[in-house]
Parts: sequence; structure tokens; C-alpha cells
Amino acid sequence: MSDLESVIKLIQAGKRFLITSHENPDGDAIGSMLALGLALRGLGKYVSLYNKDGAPKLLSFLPGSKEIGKELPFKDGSFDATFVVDCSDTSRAGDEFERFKSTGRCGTVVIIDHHDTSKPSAHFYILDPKAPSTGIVVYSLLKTMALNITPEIATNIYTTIVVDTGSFRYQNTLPEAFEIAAELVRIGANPWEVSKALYESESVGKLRLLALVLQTLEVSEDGRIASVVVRRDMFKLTGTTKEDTEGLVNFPRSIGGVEVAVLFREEEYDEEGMKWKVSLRSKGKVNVAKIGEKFGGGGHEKAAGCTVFGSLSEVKQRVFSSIIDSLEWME
Ligand SMILES: [Mn+2]
Repeated sequence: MSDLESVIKLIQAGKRFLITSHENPDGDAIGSMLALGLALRGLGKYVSLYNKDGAPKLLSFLPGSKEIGKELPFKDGSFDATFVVDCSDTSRAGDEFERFKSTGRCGTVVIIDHHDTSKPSAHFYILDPKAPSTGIVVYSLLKTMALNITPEIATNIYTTIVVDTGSFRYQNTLPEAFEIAAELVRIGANPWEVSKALYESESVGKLRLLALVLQTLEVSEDGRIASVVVRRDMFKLTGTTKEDTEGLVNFPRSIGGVEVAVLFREEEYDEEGMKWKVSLRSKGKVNVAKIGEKFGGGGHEKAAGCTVFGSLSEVKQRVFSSIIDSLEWME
């Protein structure tokens, strides 16, 4: 029996399901969780939705998002199966989840993702590395099971496609992204409502933060690396939080000729020095996942991240020299 067949059996036979996704969830993680959750509820199943960080404010328009909890049912509750969506391995759902999993309450663990996994952490895998979003992998599962796709489910899956293809702009914008999106719009997903919620609902504070961050813009002499810095005091000045830095790294990347963009975000001071969250974005020539890995982080070819300790100038120097090495490799 293939993993897909086993998972279908599991859904048919099971009664209680837990669905989770990675920390700092994006639209693909939350949209995939909700699409699957709503479909399982449509079958009359009990579904619990958990994310360590909850659903971000930006995604509160997604049907069902209010039901995503930040607490696992440690006291009571065990599940027939647990779905971990948009994660290459279950550890990305957080330490609390891993502890819950080790109690055996998760039941059969299934990973649904559009990346290849690196290490085994589940019983079954539904993986499609070519799928533009995890939501599309969920869509295919629902279609295979001939489940009813409601307008609420359609809105969630449509959003996963918009978010993960950068509004149908990135290289993963394959014909199926448009084909499935068209069907979802026919069912009831509303592209303008989704765009408004995602891209036309910024707070004043976020734009003020953007203004401060853009003042820190630096471009390398050859014009191929651009970076910006987010300091903690900027949040105080603008009334914003970490969540508001989402997407800021795309501004330095948008400059013509820039191959790699970096955002340095100041965290807190500890024994190892000042902690910096580093986000890396590539236009495609440099695999930034490899750069992230050098510093103990990781990610994808075009979007990765890591944590580096030290003064800003030290951290910049180390990250930039690693990027320059990769740029030299491609010559
Ligand atoms: Mn994704």
C-alpha cells in the first residue's frame, strides 16, 4: 500500500485528528492546516488545530483561523492521527509538539509537504516537491478522496498558492497553479478579497518601520548584495513587533542587479553576544540555503535564514564574506 492509500484509510477509519504546522507560520502553513481541517470536519471528524505561534493577525481573514490554538491538549486527548503540514520534519512544529509526540498521543503521524524531507520523523509522507504550495498537495488529497471543496476550503487553498508563488510571480508558478486557482475562484475564493487582506491592510506603524529600515540600506560595490537592518528600538518608535518585519527583506532584493538580499534583525543580548536573526533572499543564482546552513540555519534555495551572534559589524562581515564566496563560485 502506498503512503497515500494508507493515509486515506487512516482518514476514513479515524475519528480524532490533530493538525499542526511550523513555527512562525506563513499563509501556506495556516491555509493548508485550515483546508485539511475544514475538510475533515466536513466528514464529521473531530479536529484540533494547533500552532505554536497561533495564526498571525495578517491571516485572521482565513475561514476557520480563530480555531487555531497555541496549546496542545497535554492533560487529556489523544488522536488517531496527526497531520504536520508544510514541514520537512516534525521538529519544525516546535519543542512542545515534539514532547507531545513523544507521549504517543499523536497516533499515526503524517507529513504533508511540498519539499523533500531530510530526516525521517513521521509514519507516512505525502510529498510533492513540484507542487507550488503545500495547499495544492492538500487539494490533490481532497480531490483523490472526492471530498467536497467548500468556498471556505477554496479560500484557504487559493491563499496558499498566492502566498507561495508570490502572487503568481515566482518560478514555481506552474500551469497547475493557475488551473487550480481558477477552479478555486469558481468555487468561491475571491482574489480581490484575498489580495486586500494580504497586501492592502498594512498598519501605519509598519510603513513607518519600513521607512526606518530603508534608511539602513547598504549595497555592495559590485551591486550584487544589498542589506537592511532592523534594530529593537525601531519597534518601540513605530509601535510594531517582529511580525511586522515579514517581507521587508524583499525590498533590498527588488533592486536591479542584486543577487542576494539580507535582513539583519537585532534580537536580545546573551552570553554569546548580541543575537541577530539573519534572513537571506536570492534571485536564483546563489543557493542561500547553503549559506544559512553554514551558520546553523537553513531554508530553501531562494529563502533561508540563520542566527548569528556578535556586534553588527562582525555579523555583517561574516555573512557577507560567505555570500561573496558563493558569488565567486558562480563565476
Ligand atoms: Mn510552503
